[in-house]
Amino acid sequence: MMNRKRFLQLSALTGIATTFVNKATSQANNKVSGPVVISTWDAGLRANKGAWEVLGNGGNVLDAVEKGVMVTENEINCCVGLGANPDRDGFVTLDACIMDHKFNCGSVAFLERIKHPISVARKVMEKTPHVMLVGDGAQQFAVSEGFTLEPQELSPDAKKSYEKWLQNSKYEPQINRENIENKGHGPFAPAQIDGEWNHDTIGMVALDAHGHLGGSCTTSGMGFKMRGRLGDSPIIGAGLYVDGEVGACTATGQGEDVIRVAGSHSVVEMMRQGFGPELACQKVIERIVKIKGDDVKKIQVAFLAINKNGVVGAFAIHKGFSYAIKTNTTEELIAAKSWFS
Ligand code: SD4
Repeated sequence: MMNRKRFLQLSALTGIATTFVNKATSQANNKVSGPVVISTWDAGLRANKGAWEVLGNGGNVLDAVEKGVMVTENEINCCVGLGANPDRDGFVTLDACIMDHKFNCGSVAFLERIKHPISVARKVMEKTPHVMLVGDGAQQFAVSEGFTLEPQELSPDAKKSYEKWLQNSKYEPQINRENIENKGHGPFAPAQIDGEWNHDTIGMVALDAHGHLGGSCTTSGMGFKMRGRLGDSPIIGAGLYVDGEVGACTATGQGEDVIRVAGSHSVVEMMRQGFGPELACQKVIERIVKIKGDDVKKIQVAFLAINKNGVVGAFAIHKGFSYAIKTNTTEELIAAKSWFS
């Protein structure tokens, strides 16, 4: 359980009185009236605030999910954006995608030296006939759209982690989690466990006051990944999917295992079949558990979903996945249910 000091720290961090619950709350199963935004991990509390500046004023969901995750991309000592961990060659490469309720979508991957990949993804969606641009081409497009080419340098935290990693150069994906019950982990040591980045993505899905769904996902990908490696986050249907008639889902964790099951799309299809968001997430996690056999002990995947009525839910393989929710009446960090307890 969280002690009083940690509660106050969180309240200070988020700027308003924030309640914390240990297990998915009743929110998860109840229709929420008005706009709602949910996003992955503790960084989601701050990102939701950014989204709320738009949603709370009756704004458009696409603007909200872009503005929301830009907050995290801006956090230099966080897990996403140019301040995050590099690939194994020492370069930060970024992936992001965005989608609205009418199947409009845009994505960038393997993008370097651009601060806001989510905004480039939106430009790909709005200004090109394409869905996805990668690498140098994505960077050229970004520059042509007026984005600044930032210096290619690591943040102090990322530099430290990379130097430590270089001592062994062992490529071993880690289970993403925030152990909210253990000292030194969780919301009060954002994104870092024992000095290492432990998660590197923010996924956000939202419903606006007009009843429209939208979503965004942005990441530096797995820390110290092979150069050129892409995970699920920029892939429409894997890291993010939105169907305005049904619901929206985003994913975090081991991207390869999200891609394998077209994760976010599969969750939305489960909702189409009538499952509530939490159960839909659970069904797809169960599929991954079955596919992976014993190896499932070594990986984390979590899904976070909302349906068109504003009901939200999440499910993870391992405990330690938390998500942030904001509505007219609530601002919370919720520990999702998981396959392993
Ligand atoms: C990836 N899904 O690149 C991302 C990593 C992640 O928290 O979610 N980390 O595979």
